[in-house]
Amino acid sequence: MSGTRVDRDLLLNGMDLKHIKNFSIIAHIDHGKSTLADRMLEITHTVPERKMRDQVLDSMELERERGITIKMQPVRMEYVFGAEKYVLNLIDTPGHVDFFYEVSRALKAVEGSILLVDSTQGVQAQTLTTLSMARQGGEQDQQKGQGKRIIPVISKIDSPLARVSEVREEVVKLLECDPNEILLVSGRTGEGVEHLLEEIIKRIPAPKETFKGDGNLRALVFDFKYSNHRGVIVFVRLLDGKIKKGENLIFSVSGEKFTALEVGTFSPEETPRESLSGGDIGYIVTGIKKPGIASVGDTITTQKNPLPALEGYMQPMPVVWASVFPENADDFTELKLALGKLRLSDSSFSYEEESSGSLGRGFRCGFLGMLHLEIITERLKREFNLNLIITTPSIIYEVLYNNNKKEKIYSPYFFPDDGNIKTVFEPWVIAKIITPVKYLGNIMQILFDHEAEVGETENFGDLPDGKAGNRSIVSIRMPLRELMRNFFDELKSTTSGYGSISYEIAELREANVTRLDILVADEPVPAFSKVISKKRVEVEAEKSVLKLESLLPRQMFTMKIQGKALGRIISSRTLSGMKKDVTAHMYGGDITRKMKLREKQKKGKKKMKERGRVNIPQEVFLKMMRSQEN
Ligand SMILES: Nc1nc2c(ncn2[C@@H]2O[C@H](COP(=O)(O)OP(=O)(O)OP(=O)(O)O)[C@@H](O)[C@H]2O)c(=O)[nH]1
Ligand SMILES: [Mg+2]
Repeated sequence: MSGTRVDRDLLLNGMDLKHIKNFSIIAHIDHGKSTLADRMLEITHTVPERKMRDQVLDSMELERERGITIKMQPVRMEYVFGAEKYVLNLIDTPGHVDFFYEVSRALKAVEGSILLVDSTQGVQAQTLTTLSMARQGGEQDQQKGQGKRIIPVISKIDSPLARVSEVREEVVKLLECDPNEILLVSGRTGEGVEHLLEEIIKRIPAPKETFKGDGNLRALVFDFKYSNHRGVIVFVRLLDGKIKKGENLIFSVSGEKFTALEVGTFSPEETPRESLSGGDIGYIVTGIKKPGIASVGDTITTQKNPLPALEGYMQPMPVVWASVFPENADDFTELKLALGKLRLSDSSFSYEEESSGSLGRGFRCGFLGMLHLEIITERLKREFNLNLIITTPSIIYEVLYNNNKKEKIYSPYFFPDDGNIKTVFEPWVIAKIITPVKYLGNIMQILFDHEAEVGETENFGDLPDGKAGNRSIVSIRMPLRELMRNFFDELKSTTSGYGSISYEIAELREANVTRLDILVADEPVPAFSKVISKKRVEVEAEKSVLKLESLLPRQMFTMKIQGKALGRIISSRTLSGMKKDVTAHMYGGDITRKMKLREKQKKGKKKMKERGRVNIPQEVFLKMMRSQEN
């Protein structure tokens, strides 16, 4: 059965719930979600051919540059099957662990998911995490004893590296399902994609009217974005009732009232419609321009008949923190505005005002991981054109002082001197690493380097010899600090890309750490301070000093770059000044005049040095901040 384009108006009028299917695509990073979505959009003629490009749903500039999905993207498709018209609302989700909050929100807006597993990679760590998120389902589902429906699909079957039968075994073991339930597709060639659309129609349950009969509007806000002209645009899943353009609505939690300036669905760009009704996924233009009003998980109801909020979303806990200060104190308000707007397109990002002696007023920002931090700081730079100082990222430490006072330390430059500290506590993580057995030896080495405790190793999938061979799941515990110290990249490179990890924050434990300060021209630069393991003081001091030496532009005078910890200078380099030959214009001339001039220049430089602050360009802060990753 092939799909045909269906007249929009026909669908609009008289679309009953039975003919709506809402689903998400979930998987480990790079398993082919967005490419599979491309083929679905083609088959259903949702995106015209001339607009089609690879991973068309990845529309952000950064998504395209890096070839990854960062934000979830809903899209509405229309498809005819068995002489009946269906609306298929798809939500493409990111696979990287830092963006799991996107996945968890998308899951609440749908009745089921495609769990995609790459036939060249097999089941990987985020396959397990996204699966367990999908299985949890919504509260209403749990009350009825059912989680969300999952359709297992094996992708990239066109690849010469595909190991379909082995990966099928892995999926059977993972889901405890019948091998015949597992579908095979190639997002590259389109093989199996029409069949998958038909199976979605058969297997994904239609939306249910949650509060049957009363017809009152309840819409769950699962995402939003900000438009300079139209204010906040909320992405909603209608659970019940109907929304029309011009209707007077209210956010249940924030209490803010507004008028729906426009309602519509995603194709994938916003496409206006007359109304949205129960079961639909769409958007509402609110015109609200104040930040902090709309939040994900809030419920929209009518002003005429306001209703209590539905169960919302948990705010995710940031794992890394970094502070952002305007280079010029006058830009503080502008920075505040920029952060407010960024939050309107990323609800997992959080920030709080902070003030530090030498850096002035700024913001302490929380991120879900190093990639998340990198993306946000990159966006701040690109989208808002502000000159910023960004501090070295850090996890939270809990310090118990000698006077028994406890304090949470988010910023390394506030980390107290060793003499004042009784004990420091730091978070650990519980993690699972999935890897082909042959890399276990290499992994043990990096686990040792990162202070991990290795628990059980379990065999996973009994596979015949193949490229990735038999695989294991290794359970470990590790300080979060060490996980953030480039562990992801090391794991990837030591396993030729086949190893993957998922983690959860666990307990606090005592930490043997201290503050490393970086001094430039004898003055500490607070933004470069970091908290490090006492065992790694030498290595880290040397690494930071060398890195800064390579990044810092030459100044007019010679100066030192030093790493200081445990009360002493650990590492030191001298950055020589620019030699500007003030005597160059004099041909021959007499030597004493030359000497005189050079003396004058020396004095001038001394003055410059005394005036203190070396000018450190913004680029250097950004690159130093990322030093942990390379
Ligand atoms: N051979 C082959 N390659 C594929 C197929 N589908 C995707 N790829 C490639 O796999 C890579 C990742 O594809 P994406 O579709 O971006 O994967 P994704 O799951 O959306 O990735 P994230 O959203 O970042 O988690 C790209 O280089 C694709 O070209 C397929 O069916 N066959
Ligand atoms: Mg993608």
